[in-house]
Amino acid sequence: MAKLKILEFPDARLRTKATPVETVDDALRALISDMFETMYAAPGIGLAATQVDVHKRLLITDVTPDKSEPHVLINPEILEKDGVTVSDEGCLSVPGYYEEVERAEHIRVRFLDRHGETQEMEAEGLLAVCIQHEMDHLEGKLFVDYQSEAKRQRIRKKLQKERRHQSAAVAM
Ligand code: GNR
Ligand code: NI
Repeated sequence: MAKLKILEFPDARLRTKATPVETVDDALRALISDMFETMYAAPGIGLAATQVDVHKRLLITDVTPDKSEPHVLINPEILEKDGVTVSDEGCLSVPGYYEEVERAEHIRVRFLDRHGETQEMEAEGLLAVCIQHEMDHLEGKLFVDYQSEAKRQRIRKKLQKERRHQSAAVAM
């Protein structure tokens, strides 16, 4: 197992549209296991392959506080969406920022599981929000894209400034 590096906004690689997974094999399962290690260490409640610079349609989530409900969704498709919910979202690729985003309240998704079997699942609440957030990553979309251009620029400038200070501190 290995912890992977998470790409951060405004890294252009986060804008890549992921391509479908062709075969669910041991190499993919090794990546999934590294992604769980990375997500739990962060800590976060979801992670898309895009964020670790793998541009395949794969995401994981676990919205429980005790790591008790890990989900792996490969080639996910939304079959149904219902209702509207607004919640504060954060993103491991935009560290330290939380903004309101409007999402469907209830979704039904079809995907392949880690054995390559087709599954369907219903989700609501935080899990539904998280799956929609992760599916956006697979399209190269970030939660800051729902904010105004001015707010996105402000976040980008602050993150770039923090990173400059961090590399200066490491160099000392
Ligand atoms: O850890 C995360 N928390 C979160 C909170 C509200 C809505 C979505 C998320 S996902 C995020 C992890 C992440 O960046 N996944 O892509
Ligand atoms: Ni995210």
